[in-house]
Amino acid sequence: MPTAPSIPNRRAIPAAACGLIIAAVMASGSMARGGEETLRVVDAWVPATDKVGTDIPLLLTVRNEADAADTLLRARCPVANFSERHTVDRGEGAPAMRMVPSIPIAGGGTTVLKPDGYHVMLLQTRQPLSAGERFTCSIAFQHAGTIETEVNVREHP
Ligand SMILES: [Cu+2]
Repeated sequence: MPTAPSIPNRRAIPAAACGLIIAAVMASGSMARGGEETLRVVDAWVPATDKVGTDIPLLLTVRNEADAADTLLRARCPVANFSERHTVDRGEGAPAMRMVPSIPIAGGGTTVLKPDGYHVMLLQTRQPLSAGERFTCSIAFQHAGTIETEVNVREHP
């Protein structure tokens, strides 16, 4: 009859396996190349408004240096109760905004969110927003994770 493995041996196996799993996870985490983020959010802004409880677009630029495409899943900002992802339909009549589940982010390139294309909509603003003010939003991406970005309030373009 084979003897049962000693406790130290039984412990050694999971420990080694655990080390392998951690190494594999780190190797597959290709978002960081040489310690630098491959996806960045830059130039984020909203139009100024003196109203409260209104809806305003959140515009930003995503620089994705990763080869793989990503997806903007949601945005959270302290100045609004909710947010949605929108696109703009152009058919007969005036262009109309429509909610979409997520916003596609191209791989190896720059994606600019615009009021007349894909954008984030902040719903039910909680305070007036004057040009020159700043706040921080967290933007969640499917692969790059959640990124905090500074948002500037600007006069309407
Ligand atoms: Cu919108």
